[in-house]
Parts: sequence; C-alpha cells; structure tokens
Amino acid sequence: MRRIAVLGLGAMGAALAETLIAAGRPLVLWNRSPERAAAFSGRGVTIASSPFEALAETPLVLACLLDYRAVSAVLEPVSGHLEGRTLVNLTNGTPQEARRMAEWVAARGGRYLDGGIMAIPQTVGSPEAFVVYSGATAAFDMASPVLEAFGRAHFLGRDAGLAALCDLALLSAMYGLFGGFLHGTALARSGGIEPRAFAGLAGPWIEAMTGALPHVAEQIERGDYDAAGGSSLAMQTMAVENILAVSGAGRVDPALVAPMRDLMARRIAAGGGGEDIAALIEEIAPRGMPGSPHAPL
Ligand code: FVH
Repeated sequence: MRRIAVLGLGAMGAALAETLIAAGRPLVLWNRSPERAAAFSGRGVTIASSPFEALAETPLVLACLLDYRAVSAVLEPVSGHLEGRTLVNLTNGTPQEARRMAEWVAARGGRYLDGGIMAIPQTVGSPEAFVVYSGATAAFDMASPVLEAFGRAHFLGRDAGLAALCDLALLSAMYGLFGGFLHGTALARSGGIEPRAFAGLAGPWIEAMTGALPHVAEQIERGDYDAAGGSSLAMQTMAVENILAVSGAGRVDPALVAPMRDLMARRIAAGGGGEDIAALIEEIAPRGMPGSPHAPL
C-alpha cells in the first residue's frame, strides 16, 4: 500500500489521521505547527517536515485546513510536484473556491476532488458520518476505498463546486436547527424549565418533525404548497406571533425567530394563507430566479 499524505492536523485533520491509522493505512503527516504532527510520533506514521516531503511520499494527498487561503499557502510552493497526484481537499469553502482550486490543480497535471465532511471530529468514521464529494471521477474512483473510512462517500458529480454547495446547504439546515433550539431553550428557561429538561423534550420533537422533510421536498418539487386541511400558514402564523409575544415578555431576543414571522406575513399577504410552510421557499428563492427549485445554480 502506498502512503497517504494528510496535510493539516487540526481537530478534524487529526480525527481523519486517527481514522486512517485505525484502518491500517500507512500515512505521512504534516502540519504547519510541528507539535501537532509530533503528537503522532511512535504511531507507525511518517512525520514530514514540509509539504514537499509529504507529497514526495505519495500519489494521494488529503488536505484539511482552516480555509482555502491556507490550502493555497501550503500548496503553492509545491505546485511543481502535483503532476500525477490526486488532491482530496476536505477544507470548508465556497463552490467558486473549489472550482478555482480544481482548475489550478488540473493545470499542474493533478486530479482534484473536493469534499464536505458531514461529521464532527468525534463522529468521523461512525455509522452516521458521511462525506459529499465532487470533482474528477477518476480521483473519486481511486480514492474512495480510502475515503470510505471517514463515513459514507457520496459522489455528487464532476462539477468540483457541488460538494462545497451541498456542504453549505447542509450546514444551513444545521444552523437553522441550532438557532431554533437556542431560542426554545431561552424561552423555556424564562419559565424555569432547565436546558437539559428542555433538550429531553426537544430532541424527540425535532426528530419527529424531520419525518416531514420528504413531504416538504416533494411540495417544493411540485411547486404545489396547498396545506390541504393540514397546517396552513394562516394557522401557523398565530403560533409564531405567540412565540414572539412570549419572547418579548420573557426578555428573549426574537432575532432567531422573527425572520420566519416576516416571511409568513409576506406569503400570506400574497395570498398564501392556505399554503403549507414549504411555500416560504418561494419568498427566499422565487421560481425562475437563481437558487429557485426550477433554476438550479
Ligand atoms: N471541526 C469541525 O467540527 C468541522 C467539521 C466539518 C469540517 N470542518 C472543516 O474542516 C477544516 C479543518 O477544521 P479543523 O476543525 O481541523 O480546524 P482547526 O482545528 O482550527 O485546524 C485548522 C488547521 O488549519 C491549519 N492552518 C490554518 N491556517 C494555515 C495556514 N495559513 N497555513 C498552513 N496551515 C494552516 C492549522 O495549522 P496550525 O494552526 O496547527 O499550524 C490546523 O492544522 C475546516 O475547513 C472546517 O471548516 C471541521
């Protein structure tokens, strides 16, 4: 087995390295601050003193750094040594950054695969972890037996920007979830319900609600949001107004919930009172505009 290079041993890079060590993969590790690489000494890995030394050892290079600026800073000095190598970049960034990086690597004779890790360091390699990839198909085919160790590997296509887009879309859903949970926790605490007791109720409730996501997605694809005797916006907006009223009384800042009330009001004013919550997508990404369900980016 040829060695695999891991560039970047922060919280996530170190978790990736640990996972590959557990999978019995031979590794060469590099990190800007040498002490993070030195922490792996005696674990049967090679410690490289420079990115050049790391690349020299392997055809497969994994990068997991803070941002694309860091990736460029690390790779530019060794750009003459990318020919024939596959770079898998697991650094968070924008689709534009990923596409630029893919072109830059290809211009130097290398293959580029972009990845978005849908796990935290503690869950890398666990059954719930997955990673979205896009870029050179040959790079995915070559690297996927290694990459599967991190979690299920989903290849989204040859557009190197797709993985970053999907990563950011999934993170958007996550931030909405945490934002809602934080507001709910503050509200509950204003009445003496402690955060852990609230979490015990919120977990099963949110889990049950995620069961509705396929139906919401179907409504968006059909462009038909009729609530059909279910949970209309006209009904839901009353609950949201009550949330905001109680938040004000309990001195909880409405910043995380008020935007939902505003979107509902806009949709209802446009005649959508009988529609389901899925209709709000038309307020943030109207049909026919970039980002709408009918005009993919
Ligand atoms: N940690 C997480 O929960 C998330 C889960 C999903 C994926 N993200 C993304 O993974 C990338 C790395 O995140 P991280 O958690 O490893 O981040 P840090 O622990 O802060 O480590 C940062 C590493 O980047 C190195 N670095 C920063 N700037 C430079 C530079 N100019 N040149 C070379 N290396 C640089 C840093 O090196 P050092 O400070 O130890 O010398 C660390 O190795 C990230 O895109 C997440 O969004 C993680």
